[in-house]
Amino acid sequence: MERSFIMVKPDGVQRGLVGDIINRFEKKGFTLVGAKLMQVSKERAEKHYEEHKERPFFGELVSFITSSPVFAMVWEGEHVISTARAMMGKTNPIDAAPGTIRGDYAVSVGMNIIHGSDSEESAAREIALWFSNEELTSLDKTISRWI
Ligand code: RTP
Ligand code: MG
Repeated sequence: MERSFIMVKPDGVQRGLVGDIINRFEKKGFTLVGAKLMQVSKERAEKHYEEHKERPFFGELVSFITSSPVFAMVWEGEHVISTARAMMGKTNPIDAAPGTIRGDYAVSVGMNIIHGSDSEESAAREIALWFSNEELTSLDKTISRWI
């Protein structure tokens, strides 16, 4: 069973979109195994986005993610990594299809509401960076047999 790290960014939290985003993932059939509202340190933000450290927008990205609280989550389910990316929509909300989270709620590439792991490797790395083992539960839901 796959797990993905999903984070509502500061713009999504301030705009009151956490509930809607949780709702979409729950209704899709994924299982929430960890969640917390938190202020992000500069160190954690830089580690999280280290693949982009040479990019011109890196400083802006780190200062945005650390500007106000984020809602960090781990979701579990079959193919959750790629499916979450599809539910989020393209990175630039202008290209994100209506019906996706970014397509429905965002207009700016810098403030695009949500982050989701882009591969099994990044999911493992990000989950370890953001959550301790004690913060993650293991649910055995009967309903998962019907999804
Ligand atoms: P994320 O990591 O936040 O889930 O987004 P992503 O995979 O869809 O996109 P990625 O290429 O990893 O870029 C990370 C974040 O950097 C910002 N960005 N700004 N100004 C720009 O051209 C630019 N390009 C990317 C976005 O906020 C993007 O989510
Ligand atoms: Mg990314």
